[in-house]
Amino acid sequence: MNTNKSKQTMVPVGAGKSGDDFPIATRLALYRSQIDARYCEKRAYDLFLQNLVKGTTHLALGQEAVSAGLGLALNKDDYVYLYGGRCHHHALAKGASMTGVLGELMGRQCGLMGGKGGSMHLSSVEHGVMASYAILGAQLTIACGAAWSSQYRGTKQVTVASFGDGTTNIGAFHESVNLAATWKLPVIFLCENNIYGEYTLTSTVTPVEHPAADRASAYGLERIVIDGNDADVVYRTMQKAVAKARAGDGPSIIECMTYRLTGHSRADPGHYRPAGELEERKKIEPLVIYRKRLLDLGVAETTLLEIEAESMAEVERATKEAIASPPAAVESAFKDVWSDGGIAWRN
Ligand SMILES: Cc1ncc(C[n+]2csc(CCOP(=O)(O)OP(=O)(O)O)c2C)c(N)n1
Ligand SMILES: [Mg+2]
Repeated sequence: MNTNKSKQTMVPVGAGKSGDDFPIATRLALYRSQIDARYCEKRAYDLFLQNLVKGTTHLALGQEAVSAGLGLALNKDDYVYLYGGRCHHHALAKGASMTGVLGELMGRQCGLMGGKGGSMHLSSVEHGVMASYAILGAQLTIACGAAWSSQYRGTKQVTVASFGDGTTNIGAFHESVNLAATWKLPVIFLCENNIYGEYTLTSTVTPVEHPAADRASAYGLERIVIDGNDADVVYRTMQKAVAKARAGDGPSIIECMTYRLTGHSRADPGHYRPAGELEERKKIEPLVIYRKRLLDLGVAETTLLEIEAESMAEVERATKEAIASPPAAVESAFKDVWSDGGIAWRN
């Protein structure tokens, strides 16, 4: 653990302030998506404290602008391959239900994986949430395979792989970007730079300031670093990268500067953070930025309160439904190993 020796990268706040070019419905959808992720993650934490969550859980509190911008920029049949450590927000933003997510965390039959996968293995194929991986970097290589498949089939589907700043120092990141750039695969590498790995400040183990974007030029790609706390900026940047991939012009690496407002996982209190850092970051977190923007643009506070109440009602409904669902059945361990539902070994 070595956290305080190197300069930290601050989020370039406000880069999207002039963004008044979206219809208000788009902005409200981005707000709702962020609120859903925030409330659902907070509920996941409450359920963990009640000992109802099975296994470990990592929360994306503070990173909701990334999932909202991404989710809205993709079509339903576009693919996402997620970092299992922080995947709940993306699964929700891509259309998976809260019951499916919370049920999965609690090991219930109503969960996205029938309660067999847990927090780090969310997938919802009907929504293009193909899989989430606990092994750092695995999702990047597999996303290349999916992108190659849509390139081969000519479907114009785009694939996105999400990952953290720490993951850029894994070989799989470099191998994947190299292959994608060489074959012009329709894939987007979306780095959520929350400045920490597990308990280590990434800048203390990385020779460049922007661990994803500063490596892009080595693969002939553009250097893209954005304010990942601003949903408008993420949405706009994603739209461009998606259009590029659909047009057959190859991959992009997008580095979103953000911050996790909790510890790495479960009960990590984050004592390795310098004093005062969290308080400073709370002032520029996604919901603070976006709520203020909507009010500045003339959206009535009652409209925002309604969105917040609707989202909370959905969290309550999903929690009840998930708790009422039975735990994963033991026999289910012998189902769904293959895509046809079977388990029998075959060559
Ligand atoms: C290959 C591999 N090495 C180590 C780990 C243990 N581990 C889990 S999360 C994590 C840190 C990931 O940091 P980052 O990529 O920045 O994502 P973040 O958790 O910050 O969102 C580590 C080292 C792992 N899961 N897989
Ligand atoms: Mg990180």
